[in-house]
Amino acid sequence: MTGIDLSLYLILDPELCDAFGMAETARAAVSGGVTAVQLRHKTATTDEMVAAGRALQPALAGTGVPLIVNDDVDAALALSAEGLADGLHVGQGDLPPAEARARIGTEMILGLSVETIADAEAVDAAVVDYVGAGPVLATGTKPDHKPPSGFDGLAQMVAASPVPSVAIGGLKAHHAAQVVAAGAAGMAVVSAICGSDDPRAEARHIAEALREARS
Ligand code: TZP
Ligand code: MG
Repeated sequence: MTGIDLSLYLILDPELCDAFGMAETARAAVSGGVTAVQLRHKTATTDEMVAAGRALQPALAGTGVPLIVNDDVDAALALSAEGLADGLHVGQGDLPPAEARARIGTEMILGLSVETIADAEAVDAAVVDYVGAGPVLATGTKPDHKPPSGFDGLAQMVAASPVPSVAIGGLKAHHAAQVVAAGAAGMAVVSAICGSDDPRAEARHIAEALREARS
């Protein structure tokens, strides 16, 4: 398994990235300091996921920023075979992590969403590389999400998880200090960057806030 810099983790959603498109949003955000990118397209077919992943290549090639594919193990494997994806992220209702790990092998990154302390305690560090913990705050980006954990709940999930955690859900630059104080390795955002009219500047702003919070 591979290490991943979770500091500023951008999740690309095609609808929320509508203004500039996913590839341009990713390019701008990476130049602003995003350290990991996830492709999340809940209604796409595997072929559509693979096409979307290929379209991100110009934005990510040579940057060292990994591409993580949400939920679709076949798309993750197809893109990995082309050198275009580095990992897979699964939710609690998706392919169980052990099965996902068996499918993707030992080299690819595997992320898992955790929504409760019990979820975090159940994580097997031999299988999962990182967790996405949340939603920390209520968010319109994920309909029907579980009750938000708040920052105290986040700290409890972080403490319970045997692997590094990236905080997710309703997070903006001004939450950086609370995310860092909770012990999270980083912040994952969709709308803060995808919904910004200047994704590069917004990524910069969040990355700086996180750096400041850590210093
Ligand atoms: N999982 C938990 S909350 C969430 C996901 C995918 C959406 C986060 O989006 P935003 O716009 O950063 O609140
Ligand atoms: Mg899922």
